Amino acid sequence: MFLRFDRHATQLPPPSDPDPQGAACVQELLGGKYGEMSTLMNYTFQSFNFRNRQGARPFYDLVANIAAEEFGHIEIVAAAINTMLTDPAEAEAEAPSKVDGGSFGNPQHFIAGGRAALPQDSNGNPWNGDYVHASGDLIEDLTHNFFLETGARNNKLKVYEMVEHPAARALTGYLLCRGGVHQVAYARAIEKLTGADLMKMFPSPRIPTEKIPECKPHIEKGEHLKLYRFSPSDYLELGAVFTGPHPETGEELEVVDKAPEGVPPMDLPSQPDAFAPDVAPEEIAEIAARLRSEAGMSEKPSGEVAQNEEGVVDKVKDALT
Ligand code: MN3
Repeated sequence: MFLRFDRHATQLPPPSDPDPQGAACVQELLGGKYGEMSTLMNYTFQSFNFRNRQGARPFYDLVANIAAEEFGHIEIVAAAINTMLTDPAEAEAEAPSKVDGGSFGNPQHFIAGGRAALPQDSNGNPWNGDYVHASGDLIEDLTHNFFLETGARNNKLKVYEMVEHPAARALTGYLLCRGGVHQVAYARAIEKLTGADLMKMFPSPRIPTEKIPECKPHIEKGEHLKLYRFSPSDYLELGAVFTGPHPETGEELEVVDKAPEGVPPMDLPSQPDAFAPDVAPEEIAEIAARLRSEAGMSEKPSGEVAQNEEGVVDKVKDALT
């Protein structure tokens, strides 16, 4: 079972100039063969199908626990795409304005999604269950996972090169760092099972992550070394596998015995031209406030978001610096 926290894995910048062409490229990191839907579903099915997990507990814990982090990666890729598709001017517009259909790299972002992410790749093809490799053979699956993380890093760097929007850059900087941890984790697991020295394969692909400005803040916080435990009481044997030096920096790998704190999500503004969440969002807000009152709740919404009550993203500035 998943326990869900309404937090984002990392802070993304607020919406600025929309970049629908760039958003279509970023879709590869969501629903592409090497995207986050693939990492999530590969590790999820491998953990569902894992036999004799008591006999192989550290390896089961590793795969099942990394699957949980991947859910948050899907969430943050979707958030980046949604940010890039948000038009701050449209949020302020009195009436829906004419939409430039030609600006959309994927017209379904507007038509099907309401200016939002879709479970598709950068060509608009739906994510495919054939991307899941869960053979039941532990060494085979771990080797596949190492390769999958390698391909994922390759695609992230290419999307970084293709898209300059600040949300895409912040996203890829973060995911390159975290995907690197998962790549090291699977390499370590294969080494401990077979004795093969995969440390010589790093970095793979040959990406000098420390030279990418958007990776730097995460590396400075040691995020390239930490494997978080995404459960209050389970997956206790990660530390039996995730040990030793980081293959690129030589620093000691570290299991953090709790979930990461995360940050409050950005509350992206309504986009009335795409009826998201409605052509008259203030009417829905009125209904919501009335329902809260009738239920004995505060008239004000309870959730925590990145913006304060005036809509100012003051918390974000702190988190981004
Ligand atoms: Mn990932």
